[in-house]
Amino acid sequence: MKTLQFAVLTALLVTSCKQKPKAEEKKAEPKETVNYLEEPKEAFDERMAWWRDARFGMFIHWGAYAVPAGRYEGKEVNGIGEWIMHNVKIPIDIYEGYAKEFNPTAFNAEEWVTRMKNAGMKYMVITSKHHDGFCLWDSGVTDYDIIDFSPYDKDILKALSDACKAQGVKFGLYHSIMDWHHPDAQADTYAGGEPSENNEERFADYLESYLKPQLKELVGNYDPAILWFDGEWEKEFTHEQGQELYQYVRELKPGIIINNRVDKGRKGMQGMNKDDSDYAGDFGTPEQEILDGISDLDWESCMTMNDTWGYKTDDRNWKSSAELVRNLVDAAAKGGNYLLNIGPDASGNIPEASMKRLEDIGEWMKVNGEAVYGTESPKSGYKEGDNIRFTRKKGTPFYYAVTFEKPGKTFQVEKLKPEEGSEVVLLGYEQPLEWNYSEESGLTISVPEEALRATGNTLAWTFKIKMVTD
Ligand code: FHN
Repeated sequence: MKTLQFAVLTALLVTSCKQKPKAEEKKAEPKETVNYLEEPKEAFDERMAWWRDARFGMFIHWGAYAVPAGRYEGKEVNGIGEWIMHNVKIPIDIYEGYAKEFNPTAFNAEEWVTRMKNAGMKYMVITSKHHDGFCLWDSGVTDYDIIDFSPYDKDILKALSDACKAQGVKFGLYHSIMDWHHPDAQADTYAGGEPSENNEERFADYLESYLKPQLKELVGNYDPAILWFDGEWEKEFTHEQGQELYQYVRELKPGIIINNRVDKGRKGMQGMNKDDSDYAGDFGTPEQEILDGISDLDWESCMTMNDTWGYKTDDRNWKSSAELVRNLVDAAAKGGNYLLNIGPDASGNIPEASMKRLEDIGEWMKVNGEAVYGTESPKSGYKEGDNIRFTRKKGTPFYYAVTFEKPGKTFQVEKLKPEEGSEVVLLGYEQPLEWNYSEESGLTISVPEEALRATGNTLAWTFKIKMVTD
C-alpha cells in the first residue's frame, strides 16, 4: 500500500582464504534479501497491472458449511451460512461430522471456470480454508482436509487451478487466519470458551507451525496469482505478524498480489486501511459495499448475490442482474474492482439463481465489457446524477457514459464535452449517433429506437465517446 525507498538488504557472503588455492575457488554468489514491505512504485504498478485491468472477479465460498446449509437441529440459523459453527456454537466433533459428509460428486471444475469466464470474470478467489478450519486440498499438516477427512478425496484446488490455467484466467485463494478448529488458534474461544492465559504464545506457534506451512503448500502446489486473507481481526494476531506474513508470502512468490487483510489495517467493512501507517497489503477490501468515492489506493469491493457467502438453503434474497451490473460499473467508474460471490451447495452445484445472474452479466459484458476492462476513473468525474457513471479507457481518447436508466429519444450529459469530429456510438449498435454540444445544456445525443432495440439489453446502456482532444 505504500511506496517507499526500495531497501535491498544485501548480505554479502565474504569468503576469506589464507593462500590462493591452486584452482581458483568459486566465489560465493551474493545473496540478496528483498524487503517486500518497501517496494518502489514502478515495481508495485507493474505487479498490479493485470489485476487493475481485470476489474471483475468471482469469489467462491465453499466448504463443509454447505452441508448444514444454514440449518441446525431442524431450524434455520440467522446470519451468513459459513458462520453456522460459530453462530449456534456447534461442538467441534459435531461440526466435523459435516466435513465427513461433504462429498460434492457433482463438482465440475471446468464447468465452473467456463461459467466464470462467460460471465466476463477475469480471476477467481476460492476459499482454501475458511474460519471453520476445513481444508479443500490435501494438506501435509492436518488430516482435516478434503482428502483425508471427507469421502470425496479429490483435490478441489488442483482441479480449479488447472482449469483456470487451461482457460487463461487467474486463480486466487482466500485463506482464513482465524481458525475455529485448530487448538492453538481460536478453537477454545470460538464457542464462547474463555481464552487460555498463553493464547498469544499458542497463536504465534499456530502461525509458524501450521498457517505458514499451509501457505507454502498452497503457493507451491497451486501457483495462485492472488492470496486473499481474512479473519485478521482476532486479537491474538498482531500488526508485526501481519507484516511478517506479507513478507513471507511474497518471498514464496514475489509476483503474487495480497489483500490488506493480511495485516491489521482494515477499517471494518469499509475495507480501506484506517490510516496510512505501515500496514501491509496491496489493496483495500470494502465488503458488501462499493467505496463511496475514488481513492488513490487500489481496492476491490466483495459482495454476495443474495445475503450469504456460504450456501444457505433458505436464502432467496437475490439481487437483480441489473443491480449486480450497476455495482460492477459503479466500482469501475471509481477505479475499483468487483469480486462477486457464489456459494455452491454441498453436492458441488452452483445455485440456479446464481447461474442465471452470471449468464445475464456475461451477455451484458460481451457488448459493454470494454467500458469496464482496462479503464480508469476520468479526471472529469466518475458520475452525473444517480444513474450515470463514466469510465475512460486507459491511455486513449475513449470515454464511456453508462446509464442505468433506459435512454429516451435523447441522452444528455454535462460532464463530457466532445471536440468537433468526435464520434459517439451506443455499444451494441453499429451506426454512429447524431450529437450536439452547447455550453448551457452540455452534450445531447440522439438515440433512435432501432439503436435501443439493437442492444437487446435491459441492464444498462453504454455510450462510447471519442474525444478528439484529451
Ligand atoms: O467472516 C468472513 C465472512 O465469512 C466472509 O468470508 C467475508 C467475505 O469477505 N469476510 C469475513 C467477514 O468480513
